[in-house]
Amino acid sequence: MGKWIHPEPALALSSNPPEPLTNAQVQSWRESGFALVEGLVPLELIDRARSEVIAHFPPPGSPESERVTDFGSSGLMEFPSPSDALNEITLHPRLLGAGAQLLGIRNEDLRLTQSEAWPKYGRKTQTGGAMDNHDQRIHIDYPNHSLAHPAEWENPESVAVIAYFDRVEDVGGATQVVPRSGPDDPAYRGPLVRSPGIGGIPFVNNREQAEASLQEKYPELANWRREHLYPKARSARFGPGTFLFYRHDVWHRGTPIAEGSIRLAHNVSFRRSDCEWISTVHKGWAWSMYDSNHVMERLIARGTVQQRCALGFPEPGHPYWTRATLDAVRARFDFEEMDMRPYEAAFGSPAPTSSAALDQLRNENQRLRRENERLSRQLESSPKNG
Ligand SMILES: O=C(O)CCC(=O)C(=O)O
Ligand SMILES: [Fe+2]
Repeated sequence: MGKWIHPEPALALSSNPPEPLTNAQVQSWRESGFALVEGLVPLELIDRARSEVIAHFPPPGSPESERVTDFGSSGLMEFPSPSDALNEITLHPRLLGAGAQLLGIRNEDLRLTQSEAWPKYGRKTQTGGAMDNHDQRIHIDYPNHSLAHPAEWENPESVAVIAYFDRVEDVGGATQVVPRSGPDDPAYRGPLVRSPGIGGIPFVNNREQAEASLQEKYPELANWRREHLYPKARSARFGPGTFLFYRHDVWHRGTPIAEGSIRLAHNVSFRRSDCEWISTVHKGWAWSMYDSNHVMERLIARGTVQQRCALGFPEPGHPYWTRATLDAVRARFDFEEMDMRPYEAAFGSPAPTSSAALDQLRNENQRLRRENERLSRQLESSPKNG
């Protein structure tokens, strides 16, 4: 089980600096490819997220849990999720601040591309075959995040994050990473294509099967991985609220969970706004704007400028903002009391808060809401068909 990497504390929560990571953590991520951080967000938030999320998944040891053999939550815990705490972690100013700090960019230039919590079980059976994630082959994550190939090491385009909600001592399943030892590290001399699932090599997730099939078909590649990757892998010692910041061009793998246990992890990714070849891996943040719970509308309306930017919302001063768009966006989100002042201020002309047109829109909006409520009540009290 490789040597352990221990988490280092972020700058104090109480000091609330815009840049929450220490210089050593930033340097570790930039040079070695990872930083294991604790104390980034309040533990109370992690505990809340854990209990909100775990309720949606099969209990460990159950027959259903034996069938969960791969990454993910079938969309259940993707952002925006039914767990408010998970959404809060995703857009936590300290997490966004850390992302921007690692990439060396303004907060406004950070974009969210992934947020999903998922369970991994210590199962009795490994029924996933070649695709089973119990004991993963060492891999890099860029193939299903980037349409291209990561740029040169010194020019990082994205940040990958795994937040843990459990203690590795209780549940096992330490993530292993291969630290980059410097510009001459053979493991990181590109192109990064020596892995199942890349460049025509069949995708296999299970370590034993992946390495055996490489040994058979690409013996040179298998030998290279055995020499330069596996012996260098180190295990992340996590507790609730530990964040592993890594990169989509860093070698890593998931290891087995203790039998009968469940490990909850929250995967988050960010990119630079100018790297459009890095995809949003979910269905897009606007897609849930019609949900009757209004969660996404509320996140936009009540969020900070930084949080909205992370979702791709135009920042104050962006050419998108005109008198017309300012009024129109206000009309859309006024029911959730969106504060348009930062956008108005950057646009420069005073907001027409008392204009007749805006009052009319407000009244119309209010009337439609009342009508909607009345119809919903009527629907609830009417007899249901078969
Ligand atoms: O489970 C883990 O610790 C890592 C998972 C992982 O790397 C992946 O699914 O790509
Ligand atoms: Fe991975």
